[in-house]
This record gives sequence, structure tokens and C-alpha cells, in this order.
Amino acid sequence: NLTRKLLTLALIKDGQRVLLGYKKRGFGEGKWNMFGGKVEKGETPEYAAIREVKEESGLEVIGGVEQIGDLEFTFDGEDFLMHVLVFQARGFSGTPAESEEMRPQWYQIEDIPYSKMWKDDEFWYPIALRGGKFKGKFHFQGHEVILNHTLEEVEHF
Ligand code: 6U4
Ligand code: NA
Ligand code: NA
Repeated sequence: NLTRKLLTLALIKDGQRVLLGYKKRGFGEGKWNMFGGKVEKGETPEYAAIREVKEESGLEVIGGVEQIGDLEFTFDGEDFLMHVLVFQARGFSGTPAESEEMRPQWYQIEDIPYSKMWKDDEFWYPIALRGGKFKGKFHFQGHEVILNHTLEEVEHF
């Protein structure tokens, strides 16, 4: 029986570029990732996603977020499951600013540094980047090897 943790990720897309953050500390340290974190007590996942974007990138989400993904991550030999809801910001304002946790940088879609990211990202980013919605499960050995996974595109959640 796995302990479930609820987390968020937020896609910040502006035309053909996306904002990623280099994670300076914590879970996934040293990897480029979208912005996000744990959903805290009393928060909706949407509110948590917007809060994390502000805290980690300095950007203000405008017009709220829309859910685009539902992912579950498990790790061989570990007793927890990370349930990650992926959202897309409908709009945003401000200029990205480095935080304690993340160093933000815009990437053209064709330059996304998948080799320096979580291995699952290359599976679902392409769906997200063309406006699709998806559901998936990834089982890791350590933080670099996917032992098995499922991924499907969905119409809605
Ligand atoms: P603290 O340091 O407690 O404030 P917090 O920002 O709440 O942390 P954090 O950064 O530890 O949470 O959350 C982990 C982040 O990593 C979440 O946004 C989800 C994301 N994440 C976890 N596994 C991932 C994976 N396999 N692929 C991916 N993102 C993942 O793209
Ligand atoms: Na975080
Ligand atoms: Na955070």
C-alpha cells in the first residue's frame, strides 16, 4: 500500500517556446523541469500550480490553468506514489526570475534538453506541446531508468 503524494507541474508555453526551470535543490535536483510542487493542505491543485509558478519562476498566471495531464510515478523499492497533475497556464505576465529552487530559461520546442530531464518527459511533452491531454504511469528504478510505463492520450479528465 503506497503513500500517495499529490503534486503539480505547469506548462508555460509562449508560441514555439516553453519556460523550463533548472532545479537547484530538492526532488529532481540537477534536472530541467516544469514548475510545480506539492499541493498543500486546503489548496486546490489549480491554486497550488499557480502558486508554484509564481514562487519558482516569478511569473503571474493570468486566466487560470487548465489540466492537460495526469501522471503517476513509482520507484522500485519505494513505498510512495507521486500523483502529478499537469496544467497549462492560459496566460501569464511578468519576466522570469531565478528563485532559490529554480533557474528559469526559455527553450524553443526543438531545443528542449531531454537528456537532462526526467526520462518520462520525452514521452509526454510532445503530446502536451501539440495541445493534447494525456494519462500515464511510469515505474522507475532509481531516478534515471524507466522499468515500465503506460501512456494514453485522452479527451478529458
Ligand atoms: P519544497 O522543496 O518542499 O518546497 P515543492 O516545490 O513543494 O518542494 P518538489 O519540487 O519537491 O515540491 O516537487 C517535485 C516536483 O517534481 C513536482 O513539480 C513534480 C515534479 N516531478 C516529480 N517527478 C517527476 C517526473 N518523473 N517527471 C517530471 N516531473 C516530475 O517531469
Ligand atoms: Na517544486
Ligand atoms: Na516549491
